[in-house]
Amino acid sequence: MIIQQQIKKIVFALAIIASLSFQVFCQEGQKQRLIVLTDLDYFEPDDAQSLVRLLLYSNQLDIEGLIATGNAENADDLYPDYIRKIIGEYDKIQANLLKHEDGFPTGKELLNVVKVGIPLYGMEGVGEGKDSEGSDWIIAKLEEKDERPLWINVWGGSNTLAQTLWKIKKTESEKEAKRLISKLRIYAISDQDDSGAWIRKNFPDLFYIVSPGRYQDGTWVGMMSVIPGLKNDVVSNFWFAENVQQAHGSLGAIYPNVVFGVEGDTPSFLYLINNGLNSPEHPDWGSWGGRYEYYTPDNDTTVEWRIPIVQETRPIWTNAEDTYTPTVEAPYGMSIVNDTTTITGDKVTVSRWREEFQNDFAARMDWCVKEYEEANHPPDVEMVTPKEITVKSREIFQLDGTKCSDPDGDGLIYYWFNYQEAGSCKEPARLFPPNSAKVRAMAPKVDETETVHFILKVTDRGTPRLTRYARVIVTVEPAK
Ligand SMILES: [Ca+2]
Ligand SMILES: [Ca+2]
Ligand SMILES: [Ca+2]
Repeated sequence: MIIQQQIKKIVFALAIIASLSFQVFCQEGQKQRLIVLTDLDYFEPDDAQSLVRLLLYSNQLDIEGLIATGNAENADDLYPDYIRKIIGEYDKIQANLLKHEDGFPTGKELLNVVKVGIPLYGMEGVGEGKDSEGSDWIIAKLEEKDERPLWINVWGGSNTLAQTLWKIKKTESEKEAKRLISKLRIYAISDQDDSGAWIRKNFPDLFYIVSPGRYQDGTWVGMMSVIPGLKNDVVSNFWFAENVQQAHGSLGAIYPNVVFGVEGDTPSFLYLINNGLNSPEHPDWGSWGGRYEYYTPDNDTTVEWRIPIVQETRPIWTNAEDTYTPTVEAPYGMSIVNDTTTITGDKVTVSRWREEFQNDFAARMDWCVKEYEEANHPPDVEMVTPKEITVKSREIFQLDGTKCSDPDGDGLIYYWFNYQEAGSCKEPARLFPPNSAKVRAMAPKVDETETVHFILKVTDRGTPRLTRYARVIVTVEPAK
């Protein structure tokens, strides 16, 4: 009898393991798999800038494809050799990067994943006989025995991805097609040809982050736009000259000058870096790559645009607003206080982290040329409070980040805040005082169960200052 019960337990446990194995997920701390579709060229070399930065995070992500594609202006002139040239410069400093963090791939390993899409515009490049090295490569990567999601960053036109999906639908069983497509996660920088709308309409279950419509309306513009009330000098041409282009080795030297806007495609991979804030399966939680909510946007189809704007056919992860008050350091008394301006908008969901991710870039550029002791490295954020806790309405509780440290022995600056838009609760939660490693908070008054997100920013006093984060999600239940 006892043995029978034990067998039942084992069978039950195996059933749970089997059911889990069908889910696609990336465990905490695991690297995200990434394929980039890039319209990298010399005419608007912002993709070349983004690629320089991406390579500095090539130890934090598994870069499994760098595919040259076209866009709305240029579809027939593709530049895989420019991608290879930048990897060549990376290869010269790769050994120095390894003095700072493990896991940077060799230039040769990266060259192996450079592929080419089809040199045709948008949907002209999708259908029978339109397979390319790039579209086949994505299928091959999807078919690998790897249960993690496969992220596709779309930095230009998306027709190579459209061809992949067209082919899967045509050649695979319905069940297998569903399984392969469920592994895909798309983060597109607007629609840069007419295939984005086609993909979303024909593959309604596909996970898709995008701001449809004109480029100036994209959330990603928060990467470079000058916003009154924010520290804008960190995205100035002078900043890039000093921190990237000059005296930072061969990879920095190949970083091209700004033509229109700097690094418009970068938010798509900043979204995936494991920094304690980002949570790629939850676009609505907010990240270095912005914050997005799941709904069917009402696209303005009357606007004249280079790509016809069509009605959205189904919900997607798209533009969401944050209301953000920057903080400043005070000379006396409480060390970090709110600034006098408050900004609301979707671009703010990227811009609010700009100083932090720009400093992170600058530090990694230093890693290209400096010894470990001469450069800065980010703090280690170790939390005492679990990632998720449950409290009652109006309950006072503690948030504890007192185990954080810094590998360089730098002093640490702590700042806790309630990321209100990331949670369900409409009432702000109170923290007293926010600028300590361990703080007390009061749950808002709730009538039904709500979630409240608290973020701890841990910033070191090295040069440049580097920040990592922790997120604590508090479920607040009504008082009995
Ligand atoms: Ca470009
Ligand atoms: Ca681009
Ligand atoms: Ca440090």
